[in-house]
Amino acid sequence: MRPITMPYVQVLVTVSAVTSATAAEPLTRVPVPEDATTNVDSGRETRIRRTIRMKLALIGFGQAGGKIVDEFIEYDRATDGGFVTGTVAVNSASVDLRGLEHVPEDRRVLIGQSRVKGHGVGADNELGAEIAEADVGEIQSTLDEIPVHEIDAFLVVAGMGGGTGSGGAPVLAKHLKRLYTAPVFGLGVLPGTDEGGIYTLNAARSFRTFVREVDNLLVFDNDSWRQTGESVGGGYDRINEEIVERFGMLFAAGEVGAGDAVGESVVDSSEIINTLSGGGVSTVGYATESVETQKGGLLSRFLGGGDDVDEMAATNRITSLVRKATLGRLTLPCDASSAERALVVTGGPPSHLNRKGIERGRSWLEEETGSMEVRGGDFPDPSGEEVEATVLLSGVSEVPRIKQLQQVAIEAQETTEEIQRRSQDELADLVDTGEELETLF
Ligand SMILES: Nc1nc2c(ncn2[C@@H]2O[C@H](COP(=O)(O)OP(=O)(O)OP(=O)(O)O)[C@@H](O)[C@H]2O)c(=O)[nH]1
Ligand SMILES: [Mg+2]
Repeated sequence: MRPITMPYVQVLVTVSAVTSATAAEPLTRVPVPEDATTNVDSGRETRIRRTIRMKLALIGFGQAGGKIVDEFIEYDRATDGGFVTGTVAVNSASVDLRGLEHVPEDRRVLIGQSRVKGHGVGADNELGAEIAEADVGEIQSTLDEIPVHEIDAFLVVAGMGGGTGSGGAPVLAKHLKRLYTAPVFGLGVLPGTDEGGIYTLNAARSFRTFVREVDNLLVFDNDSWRQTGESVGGGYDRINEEIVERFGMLFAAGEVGAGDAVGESVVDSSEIINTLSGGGVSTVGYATESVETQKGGLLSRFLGGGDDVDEMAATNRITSLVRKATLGRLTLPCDASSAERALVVTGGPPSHLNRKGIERGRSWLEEETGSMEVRGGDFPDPSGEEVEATVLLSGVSEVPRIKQLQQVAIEAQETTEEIQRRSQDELADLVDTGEELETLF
């Protein structure tokens, strides 16, 4: 994983807005600590800075789910992200659980032992769902070991084309929703089109079920991120880094540390949660551009980099990055105008982030999506050398890839049924001796 320095999000509320902002925060389950409230004079207006961290419990189901959660842990550590509050990996294959590097050993749960003896379910997702249902108590016991009362949300991660994660992740999501008040989000990975009919059929059926059971399903499509000539294993390692970088940037966007650079506008974990919580399917876009910074030692960095930045150029850069992020490659390609809600987070050196750029980017997105619910905020990183824009499109409905997946799945289902019928006939033919021979019993 390439080293990334994690910027900080400033949660700034104007003094007059503090009371109403506090009252209107039903979705932030973690009380804001008193000592995190500091008066900061930004030179423009007096603001209150508060610490609101996004805290997630990550549960990886199946091999892809486990590996992605493993990667999230590495990212969170390398970037000081602070959003990973607890992790659990669940699988029916013991070798896959052993292969994980970062999920603690006592947070790895082997399910379905009596049925599949630790060998996995071999892409049978109905069996995956059954063993998850039967062993949900064991998963729960492990969840009881992590500080679930502290978290803002659950994130259940799985590859949807296989058996264990494909079948088990929706079962677990349903269980969590019944038990906890915190929102339950899913991160589902769609298989590549070259993986074949059974994976497509699994993914299409899991998708229907998973969407129904979660508060929002974030989707990543392996197919649009494949590179030709890449080995499958090497390909997944790179893709997993891409996944974690995109979603990680979003989840880390709720943190603020004491003494950090002052941001222009507000974004916090409850806004991410609110953007997701209306339900449906979400996709994430990302764009970045390197900028010249004059690194003039600690003091000048503390004062905001000390760069001589052309305001107009900075504004245009931010607006254009928001466009690129929205119209470029999304984790799940879709028509952005079909989004119901959106969130844009702009990160980078504070001197390159300005309110006007962020506001223009946000209103462009409002126009593009035709949505009234577009949130925006910044994520200043005093040591950063790039300006970045991350766009979350939530509640998207025009998604050609899903339609195609369902179409291929229906065809695969029909072909499978036809083959089964035919092979039963053929077997009957094969053993048929025309009443000449009798079976033993
Ligand atoms: N992005 C990504 N996708 C993966 C990875 N491994 C597998 N996949 C995808 O996820 C799907 C499911 O594969 P697995 O996660 O291995 O399946 P499983 O949940 O362990 O289920 P079984 O092995 O059938 O018991 C595959 O069809 C791939 O599309 C990975 O490391 N990264
Ligand atoms: Mg497996």
